[in-house]
Amino acid sequence: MKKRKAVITGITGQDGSYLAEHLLEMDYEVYGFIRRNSVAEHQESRIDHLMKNNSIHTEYCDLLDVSSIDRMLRTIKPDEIYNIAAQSHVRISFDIPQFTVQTNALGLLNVLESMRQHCPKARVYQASSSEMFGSSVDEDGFQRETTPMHPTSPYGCAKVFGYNLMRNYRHAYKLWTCNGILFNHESPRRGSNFVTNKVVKTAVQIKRGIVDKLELGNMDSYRDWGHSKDYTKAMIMIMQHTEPDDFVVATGETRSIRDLCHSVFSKLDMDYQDYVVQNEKYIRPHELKYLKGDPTKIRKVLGWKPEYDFDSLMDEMIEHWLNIYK
Ligand code: NAP
Ligand code: G4F
Repeated sequence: MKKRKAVITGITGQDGSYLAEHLLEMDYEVYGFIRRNSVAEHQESRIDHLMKNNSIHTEYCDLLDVSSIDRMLRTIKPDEIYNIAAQSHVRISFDIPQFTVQTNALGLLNVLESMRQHCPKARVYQASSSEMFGSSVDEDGFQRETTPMHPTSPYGCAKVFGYNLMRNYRHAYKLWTCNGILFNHESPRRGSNFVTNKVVKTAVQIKRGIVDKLELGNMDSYRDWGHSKDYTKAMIMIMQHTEPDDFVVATGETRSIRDLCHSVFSKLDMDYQDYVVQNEKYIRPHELKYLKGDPTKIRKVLGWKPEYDFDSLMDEMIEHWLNIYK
């Protein structure tokens, strides 16, 4: 039987790499789009293992370069497109708002317009985000599919545009477009300038005597953290549903950055209060204070269930850095 073809934009990122592994296990032919970078070795570190044995096809393609998207979709004619690529750092979106909005919002528009022309029967997944909810929380303390969106960053605003565009194209052109509204998800492959991996990496460095303090911004915001491996499986379940729809993916638990520090440092037999200091440069112009997602819909409709909990996620990340700093 002919293999199904999946395109992943952003395959070099945390989620792109796990998603590619899951799709290969399901016998998909996987095409990963890669943007040009001056140091190719670093850029491909998360997918080196897949490139070495030629299990994936990689192609140069930038979400800002319409001609490259056109050329690839016309040639590949994929069955499924996972639009995972983005400028994904919220604080940095205040520093480079135009690049963020062009990539995260208009980049998706470029993909949709190209797909409409070259492979209109393809299914498209958009990496939507809990950052879209911003300051909005339901009365019971959760955010869910029906919660209004009040984004608090250029990143969040761009993701709201993308989310709405997916729904508009679904209704206007009857295209198979779906949104996964994913809450924070982490792993050893997470960029080390996101708070979980920064805390874990630096705590291990402190334990090994390499550095003596951890500089953070706001420690009183709350996040709902899961594992990227579980959340990329949810992406595939959303794409395999009988109809295009939008789903929140979350654990339903929330913790502060302070709780995170307490947990990680305690696991390494240290007290975080002895090492953590605040640095103004990590404070955001506008903070999203609280996230707790309600995963009821995806659990009930698609039967999604995460394998990791907060402790096993942190244990895996700590183990990763302990092996690096032996
Ligand atoms: P990530 O590790 O930062 O990966 C982002 C990917 O996008 C990288 O492969 C990056 O390429 C690529 N990219 C950036 N700009 C591009 C452009 N102009 N053209 C083509 N590719 C470009 O992010 P992630 O954590 O895997 O997140 C994946 C997606 O989910 C993102 O859209 C993010 O906004 C969204 N999301 C993430 C979370 C989370 O907690 N992780 C939660 C909700 C939503 P380089 O490797 O060359 O930089
Ligand atoms: O780890 P963060 O940078 O993640 P943030 O801003 O929640 O965004 C992540 O999750 C979103 C989903 O909700 C994604 F859409 C997005 O792509 C990304 O993956 O920061 C988490 C919290 C914030 O409140 C931040 O102010 O940690 C706080 N924080 C405190 N000190 C810090 C630091 N964040 C970072 N990155 N670095 C710090 O030193």
